[in-house]
Amino acid sequence: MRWIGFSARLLRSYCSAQKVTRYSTMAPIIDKVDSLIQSNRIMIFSKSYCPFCNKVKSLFESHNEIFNAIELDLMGAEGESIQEALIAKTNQKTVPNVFVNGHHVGGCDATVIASKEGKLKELLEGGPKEYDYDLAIIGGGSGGIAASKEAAALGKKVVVFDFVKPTPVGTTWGLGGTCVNVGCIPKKLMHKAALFGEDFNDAPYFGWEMPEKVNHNWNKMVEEIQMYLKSLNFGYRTTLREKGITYVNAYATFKEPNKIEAFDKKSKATEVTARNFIVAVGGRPRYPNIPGAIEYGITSDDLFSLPYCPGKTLLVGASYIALECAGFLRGVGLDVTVMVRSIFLRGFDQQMAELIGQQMESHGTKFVRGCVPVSVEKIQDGTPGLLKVTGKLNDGSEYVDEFNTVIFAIGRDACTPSLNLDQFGVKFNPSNGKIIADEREKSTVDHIHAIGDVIDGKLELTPVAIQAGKLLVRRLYTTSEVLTDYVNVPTTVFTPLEYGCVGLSEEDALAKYGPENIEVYHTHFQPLEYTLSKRDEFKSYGKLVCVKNEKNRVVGFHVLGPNAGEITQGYALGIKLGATKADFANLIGIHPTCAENFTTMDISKASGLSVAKKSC
Ligand code: FAD
Ligand code: NA7
Repeated sequence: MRWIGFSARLLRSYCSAQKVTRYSTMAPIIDKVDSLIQSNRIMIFSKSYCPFCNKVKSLFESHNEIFNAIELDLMGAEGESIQEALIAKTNQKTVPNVFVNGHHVGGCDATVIASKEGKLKELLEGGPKEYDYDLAIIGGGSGGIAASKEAAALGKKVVVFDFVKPTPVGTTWGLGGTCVNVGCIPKKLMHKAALFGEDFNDAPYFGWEMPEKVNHNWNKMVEEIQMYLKSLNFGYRTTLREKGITYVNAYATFKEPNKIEAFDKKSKATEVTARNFIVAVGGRPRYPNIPGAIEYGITSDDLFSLPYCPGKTLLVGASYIALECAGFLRGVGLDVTVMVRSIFLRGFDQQMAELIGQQMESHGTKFVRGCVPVSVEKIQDGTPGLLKVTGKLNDGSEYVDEFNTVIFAIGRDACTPSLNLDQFGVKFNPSNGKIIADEREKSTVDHIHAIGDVIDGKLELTPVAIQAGKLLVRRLYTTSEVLTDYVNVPTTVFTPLEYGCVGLSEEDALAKYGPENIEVYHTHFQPLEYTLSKRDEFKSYGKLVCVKNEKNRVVGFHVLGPNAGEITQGYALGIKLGATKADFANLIGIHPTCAENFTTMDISKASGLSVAKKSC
């Protein structure tokens, strides 16, 4: 976008290139065009029938901006001359041809993109501003990295700030955010470690002659996982460098609406300005406000790199992070207790949540239900040491036990307080510190967006953060209007028996559609691989929640069984496309799999018929 005055030289060269010999006859037209551009804050050269011209007019109207538009097709020969003059001036052959405050913006797409990027606003306010970067991203996790790569691919100058504040016991990690370092990746690998344990138990039934006792080496597992994570950190740094994205390993905070100040680990400050910002700072685990919690407890941020076996462990919390960690710790042979304040897996289907609890309990995880911690005291130093945990049960009685390790998984707080954003008009949900953003991931300030875990009211999942980052950047820098679809996002809880779901829980479906409109088809099933060892015969389970008056459209898919994540990912497409129960029944299954049970599920809950296991 540049300011263009009519130069005689420009026009002469155009006339000669076009073999136009009437340079002198065009002079009045040139003056006219120039005067229109100079005397109108927004000048649109248009054609009355052109939909793109109407689009830019609507755009300015939607911002309550007054513009002057002339319709070249209604002006006869003069209109044609004006178009020729415009070609000479801007090298643009088409309409609309838009000028703001004397600056050439371009055609429809260029005007729309300039508006999205904020450049149009700058022009309307007096002229383009200079920034160090087109886009500054705070947070180099799943969302931030995805957004940065997309913006760089679209030719934007991008900077990413990522910094990990050490946990109370001093744990830190590299570039890549929660998922890579202290979330999905190490969690799934430890889940795999635990599954080996179960397979070893089954192996003799398949002819394997196993030693009397198979030992698990915690340090070896951590070392291998951490080595892999380091390679991922290195990969991210290399990718950013190769794509020309500036990576600053410093903790960023807003100093002005378009200026960030960031401090590295030596407290050295860097300042950068940018036209647009994406806040993708995620969250960190919360500690309860009880004596000894911060001093002696740890969180998932410490667990995956813990340099010693945690020993007898208490998990406080009953959401998926607590249950997943409890599951793999028990799976590698530890004595594990989970302190549950109220229900398992708030927000998930409660029938499935209870089945998970039963399955874990049958494999030795202990649950203390209706209990909150009151204090943690150190009894003995060591790695691990010994801690005394006091809790309060719902009936008012006291709970006391000793553990080597206490892990808090009682929720996560958004990393927003130190960003200083409230000072510049960004609004937060006061109850959780998350940023309030609209369906375009825009905060209450036009040039500041938010993605991933830091947005209020959205799912905290890696693929969601990635999708939001990619689509937001495409909307910012291209004509794309595609929004992230936060509905029907599949997910899986990686407890020892995995739980995959997409769509509504049975409770939510009943509340939304009314009990009279809901039919639930379900079945227990026995994974073939568990048959010889007779493992957990009745625990695997699936159900389809259907809306009767919508041709039995499936609005909830739930599976508890091995590889539930893999099963759910595929079926999620069907749910997203509006599959009905009949579509599931018409689908031919893959035999012998757990997934095929969804193609043969014919017992409804309403029928009251038994859904005990079926053999293949
Ligand atoms: P993050 O990945 O958290 O990245 C934010 C980054 O910003 C961090 O590196 C942070 O240190 C940095 N930062 C914060 N403030 C600043 C600042 N002021 N300046 C500079 N840098 C800053 N999701 C799944 O989809 N599947 C799973 O199986 C799964 N398992 C999980 C298991 C655990 C134990 C946890 C904790 C989470 C899990 N998640 C899972 C959730 C997933 O990790 C998050 O949804 C995802 O990482 C969110 O990405 P994000 O980009 O929003 O933030
Ligand atoms: P969640 O999903 O916020 O769940 C918190 C769990 O901790 C939940 O079971 C709570 O019980 C329990 N809780 C909360 N406060 C306490 C106290 N003070 N004492 C005992 N138990 C408590 O947290 P997660 O850490 O599992 O995960 C957060 C998100 O991060 C998650 O969505 C991932 O995507 C990433 P409640 O049901 O409220 O009684």
